[in-house]
Amino acid sequence: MLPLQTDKTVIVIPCYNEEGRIPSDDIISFLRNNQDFSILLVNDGSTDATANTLAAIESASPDKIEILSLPCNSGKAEAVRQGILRAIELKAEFIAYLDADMSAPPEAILKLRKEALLHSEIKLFAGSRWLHLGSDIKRSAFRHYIGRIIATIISIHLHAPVYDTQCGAKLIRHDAAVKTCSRPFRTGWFFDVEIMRRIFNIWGHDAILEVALDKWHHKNASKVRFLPVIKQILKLLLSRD
Ligand SMILES: Nc1nc2c(ncn2[C@@H]2O[C@H](COP(=O)(O)OP(=O)(O)O)[C@@H](O)[C@H]2O)c(=O)[nH]1
Ligand SMILES: [Mg+2]
Repeated sequence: MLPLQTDKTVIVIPCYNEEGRIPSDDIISFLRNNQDFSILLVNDGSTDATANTLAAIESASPDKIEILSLPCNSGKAEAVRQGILRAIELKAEFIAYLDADMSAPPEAILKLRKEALLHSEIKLFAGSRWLHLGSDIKRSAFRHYIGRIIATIISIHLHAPVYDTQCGAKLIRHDAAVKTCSRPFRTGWFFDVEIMRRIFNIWGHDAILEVALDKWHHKNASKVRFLPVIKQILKLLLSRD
């Protein structure tokens, strides 16, 4: 079990059928090198051997890792939300989340937390896959350009110059997590936008900072499917909070 400490950053990792993708060694060595972090692995009703893989990771660092097993598959949004609620219960000062395939390595959260320690007025630090000279962002051209179209639509919807809402690496302050994650989200893959919208409604546009990630390598075997994404964008655009 995780120790109940208030100065910790808890990283929530949603896992759905990730037995073959989750890089166990990277998680274990990250925790070894960063003592003030804990990891909450949320097993979202996986039907493969994810439970065994997560148990093996936990056994390498039982005081730093907790597994939260959801009774059935609820989707990424609800899995992250359940993890965030548990991290709130653990009194984590900062709560981060990261995809299980580690397209963004756990070190991305170090960069977000560094910014969080510098900017106490900001509530959410959003990793951004800004493709620019000096960055190591690897995505197919198709994903990049579809992503740019979706990001532009969302930016217009939010009335805010957000570059990338869908990056799986984010860090939220405890009080903002309480205010934005107590209610379930409406959309499975766009819950990040819902968090942003809730933060904008309460604290205004200055409460979110986008942080350009140094590294993002897209991993194959994505579970995102095109048609549900389109349906969810429409649902998002037609909702308000
Ligand atoms: N909880 C849950 N997580 C999911 C589900 N599908 C995907 N995920 C998680 O969401 C994260 C991102 O998924 P991924 O397939 O890599 O999406 P992509 O990289 O955005 O195309 C991973 O941590 C997955 O385990 C699901 O149905 N439930
Ligand atoms: Mg991925």
